[in-house]
Amino acid sequence: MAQAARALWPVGHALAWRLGSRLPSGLPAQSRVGFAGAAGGPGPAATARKGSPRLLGAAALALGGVLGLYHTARWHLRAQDLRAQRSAAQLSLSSRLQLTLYQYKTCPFCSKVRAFLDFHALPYQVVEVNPVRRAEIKFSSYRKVPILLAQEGESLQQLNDSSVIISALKTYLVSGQPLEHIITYYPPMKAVNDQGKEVTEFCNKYWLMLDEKEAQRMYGGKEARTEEMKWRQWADDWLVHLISPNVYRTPAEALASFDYIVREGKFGALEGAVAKYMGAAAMYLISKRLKSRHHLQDDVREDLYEAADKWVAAVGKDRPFMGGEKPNLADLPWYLRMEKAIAEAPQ
Ligand SMILES: N[C@@H](CCC(=O)N[C@@H](CS)C(=O)NCC(=O)O)C(=O)O
Repeated sequence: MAQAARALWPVGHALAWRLGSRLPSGLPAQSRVGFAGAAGGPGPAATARKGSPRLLGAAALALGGVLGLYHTARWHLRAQDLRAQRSAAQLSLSSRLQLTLYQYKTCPFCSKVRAFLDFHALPYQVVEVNPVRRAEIKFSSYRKVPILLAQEGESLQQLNDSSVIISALKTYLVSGQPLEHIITYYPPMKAVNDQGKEVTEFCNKYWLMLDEKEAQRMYGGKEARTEEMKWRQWADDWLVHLISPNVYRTPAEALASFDYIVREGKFGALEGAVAKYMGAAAMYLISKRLKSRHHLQDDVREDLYEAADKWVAAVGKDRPFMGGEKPNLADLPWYLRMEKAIAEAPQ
């Protein structure tokens, strides 16, 4: 059980920024856009391939035991297949795009996007955003990360929200429709959440805009498509809410989490010191509120283990990924398996 939990989200400490943040003030007219990249530093695929031998990763190797070895052999064979399958059309589409990802390195939503980009071998520049000043995203009225700027010839598109980024880019790679056109299918909408705050959501964000033939080619059937959507949403609506209460569970854990966030993020020296201690104290308290808001158990680890078990059971024993032999868009929470799949993805 605990092993399964460790196979999930890489770190996700930076949820602090999400949960403790202001709401976006509005969205640019063209805004829409978002996989678990290993780290998210300057380099894309290369960074992910380096991997991070963190706590969450190591135990996952034990997950399959003998089965793992068996799958490893199959993965190698399958990777060769995947390379062969990658169409020339997709390669030329991806080479037309110039991508810039605005991110906090430790943000789980940004990690999701990096894993997607890395797996699809889409080259991208990373701009690390200072979480205090956020000057790097001054150009945007959407005030969260990830934000992806996509330049395709003369057209520059801003994509907001990790799930929109992933759905829009996947649609682009599969259908070849212009990105400019695709993003109109994911319009932002304002809503008021349970706490009475105005929030921005994006329509259709788990849905790929494909025609029947494309959908059939990609999923092979309706069930696989629905399953992918369901679990993508589950990761955003449930799994992610387990992170803060778990990583800020005790004062010592909150401090360790913030130490990591500050070390990996972009902070000035003073900012970093203040953020570390103030952030840890604030998030320790906030995480208790989040625990009750999301009706978590007294021991929040139990919820994490249960979520991991649920996911592992949903994938089942007969396939390494929910997508079958290769990952689909719901497979983002895997850590080591995704890292391996990225390393073996066709380049
Ligand atoms: N639904 C969004 C959530 C993005 C989000 O909440 N990002 C956090 C960072 S983890 C953020 O930028 N918060 C605002 C801030 O730091 O001011 C997505 O999937 O991209």
